[in-house]
Amino acid sequence: MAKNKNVIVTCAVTGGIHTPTMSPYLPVTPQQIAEQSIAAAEAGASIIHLHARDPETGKPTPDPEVFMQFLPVIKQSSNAVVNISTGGGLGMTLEQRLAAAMRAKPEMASLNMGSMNFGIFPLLQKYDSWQHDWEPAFLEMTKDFIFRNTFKDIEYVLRHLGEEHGTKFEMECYDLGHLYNVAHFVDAGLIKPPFFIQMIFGILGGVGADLDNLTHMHSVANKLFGDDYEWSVLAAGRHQMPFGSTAAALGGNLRVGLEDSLYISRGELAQSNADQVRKIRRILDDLSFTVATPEEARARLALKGGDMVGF
Ligand code: KMH
Ligand code: ZN
Repeated sequence: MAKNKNVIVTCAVTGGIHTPTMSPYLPVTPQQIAEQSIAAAEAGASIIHLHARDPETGKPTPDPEVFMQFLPVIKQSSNAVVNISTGGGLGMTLEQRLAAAMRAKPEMASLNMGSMNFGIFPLLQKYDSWQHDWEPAFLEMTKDFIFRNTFKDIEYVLRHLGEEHGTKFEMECYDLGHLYNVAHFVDAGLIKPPFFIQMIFGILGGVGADLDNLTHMHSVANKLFGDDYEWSVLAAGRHQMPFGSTAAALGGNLRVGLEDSLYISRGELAQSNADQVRKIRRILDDLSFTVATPEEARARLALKGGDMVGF
């Protein structure tokens, strides 16, 4: 039997879904994003997945200048792989979503593998008042919002960020069909092994957080991609830890972070991203798994190296 690989832990530190009212611990300013990223890396995350926010309002921003306020700080204090989102914040154009990654030329970037409804409006019911006017409007807007990732969009990112800058992708697959979209681009020669698939459960508009869906997506991905890929799992909200642990038990990798869940346990807000990394690490330790170092993640994903980036 093949030896278990060490588990690549990604931490997505702030995202573009949750809003400042929902947690005082959500990092918003460049300094907060840098500090929480460095602490998450120290706790054992080998990949840090990053979005930026307007420091005043906490609203997701695509502004490369804001990214450039925290990217070099993270690089100076940690060896973690920096992964910049190209999903951005809901409602941004593709050009806006790509701007920071095109400027920073990171080792990794996210790549969303299909268009879909992306409904975060159910969160409206959980809060009576809001710190900023943009927050309820942002959530409400998703009732009539399509998260656009057409074949043309995906090809554009693969060519201009992937081929031109050597960035490799965390391919976000929110449903079974997205795996077939990956296979289409593998067949077309635009995605080359080894590649990294992030299976996502529990987003309204994507596949639900049912473990049968995880095992099915994993077995279909195995049929499509064999030994050519590494896979990872994230699940929204309370499903984060059980799905991550299950992925590890099945030989996969996992993602935690406040982008995906604001909680550390039932009803208790996580006070930092590092707290979530430490928690999953305790679970992994108890199950006799070891987390991968950033260098191991780089080797397994064939990344270009931390000194080949633009920051
Ligand atoms: N927010 C997650 C559900 C991205 O940044 O490109 C998926 C994500 C998308 O991380
Ligand atoms: Zn993200």
